[in-house]
Amino acid sequence: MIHIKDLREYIRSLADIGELREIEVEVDWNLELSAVIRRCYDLKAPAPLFNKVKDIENGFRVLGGSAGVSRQKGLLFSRIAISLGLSPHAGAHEIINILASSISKKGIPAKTVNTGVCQENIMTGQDVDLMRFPSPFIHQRDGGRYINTWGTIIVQTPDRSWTNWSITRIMLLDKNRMTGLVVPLQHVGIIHQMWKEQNKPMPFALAVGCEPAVPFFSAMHLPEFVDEADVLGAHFGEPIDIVPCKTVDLKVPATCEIVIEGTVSHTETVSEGPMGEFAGYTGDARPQPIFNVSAITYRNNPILPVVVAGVPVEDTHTCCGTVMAAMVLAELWKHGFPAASCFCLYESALHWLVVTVSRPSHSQESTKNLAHMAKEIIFRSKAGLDIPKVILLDDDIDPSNVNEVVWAFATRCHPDTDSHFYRHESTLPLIHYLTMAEKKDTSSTKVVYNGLLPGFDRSEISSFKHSFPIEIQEKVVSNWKRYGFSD
Ligand SMILES: Cc1cc2nc3c(=O)[nH]c(=O)nc-3n(C[C@H](O)[C@H](O)[C@H](O)COP(=O)(O)O)c2cc1C
Ligand SMILES: [Mn+2]
Repeated sequence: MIHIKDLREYIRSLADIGELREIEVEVDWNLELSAVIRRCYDLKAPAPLFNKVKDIENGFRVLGGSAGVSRQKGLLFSRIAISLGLSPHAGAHEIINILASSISKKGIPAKTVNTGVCQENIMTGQDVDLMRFPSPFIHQRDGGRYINTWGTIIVQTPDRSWTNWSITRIMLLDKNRMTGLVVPLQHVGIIHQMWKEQNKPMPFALAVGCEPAVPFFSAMHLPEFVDEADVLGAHFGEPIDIVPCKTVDLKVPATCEIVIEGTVSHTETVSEGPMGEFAGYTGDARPQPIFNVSAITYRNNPILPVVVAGVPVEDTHTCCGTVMAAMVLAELWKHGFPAASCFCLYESALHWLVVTVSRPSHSQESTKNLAHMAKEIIFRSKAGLDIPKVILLDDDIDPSNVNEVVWAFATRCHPDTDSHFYRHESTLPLIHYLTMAEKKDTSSTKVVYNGLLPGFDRSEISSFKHSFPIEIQEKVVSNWKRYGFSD
């Protein structure tokens, strides 16, 4: 495992495998930069590093597509894989399985160090100026410029027993104020409520441009009172270095690019959003707390990573989808469910979780029973909170292969008898098709589609792999160029 310990080393690794494009042409933070990032997603092009942003001082840069998928052969998941310490050639199955076993291990807490490059430059008091950073105006219907789309917000319970890392979007208000989503069901919302009950603002530190694994662990739905930093430590087998902040009693990853310190108000709110969201639509503007900034520290020539949320596949899908699948797989293992693999299809914008099941041919377990078991394990766990639709398939299907999943889902699920509905399940309000009442109650129907075929015989499949003897398959593959094909 190769633990990449800062964003710049990650950028060099991307360049080494042809997954980075440095852009020297000046771009505008007002819609242009984000449109370039969006088009990179659509073309599965390399991650863009913008070296010059209009009206922003020289050296302040922006990175897009930090966890984007690649169009290069064999490198589809390369950015996700190297972020998590694996070979750029690792496939979905390997990534999800390794992550699921890290989640099942004992945590390794972060290690405090005295100094970090994230504090090479310091602004406090009157000098604090958020406007110096190249925060983009992302989509034309957004409510403002977003300074945070990929950074980690760090907060602690008033008794200091739990330090939570999570990603939440944060919008600029002026030179020393921001607002961001503090969702009551999320840990940042739960901890904010604890501070509110003490009638105090909540100290926060926003760590932007961390080592590439940090966003993945920050997007994990771990149980309450579990520190995300400990799980990152368990994954790499070594702690992450953290350094004390300048104006709040919190610690941040020592090598991150930009740190914004301050407090989240317990009394004052302001309109946040709307913003283009991961489901692929513009969301709603809502009142959210004001974040008052007391200090900003940053590396020389800081790099601000940006996510342009919207239709798949963008970084929200790859990051949340990967960790969601790993958490569900860990949960299924824990309960002895015969899961072969698990994947949250990026193309479904986090709405379809596919579980493949390995069943011995003589298995007497009814498929209905397996569907019921999967539902109980997935929807009852924190990992399954955000998942509205589960598809169960046999393990001849690769759950990360959208073509295979679409074919199997279309042909193996009876619309009547294989759809198992579960009413009044707790849900994320950001799901587009929910009614206003369901969004308000955060409760809706979830479904398991059971695509496990009773008495399934693989030799019935009509395909290159199943319709020809192995000698013919090998002959055709080895003669491919002779037939005149180029690849
Ligand atoms: C790019 C990206 C943006 C995200 N934005 C938000 C957001 O604005 N609000 C939110 O509640 N969750 C957002 N999430 C999801 C949370 O980070 C995720 O649900 C995480 O588990 C929350 O942490 P917690 O379990 O410690 O509460 C985002 C995730 C990613 C990868
Ligand atoms: Mn958490």
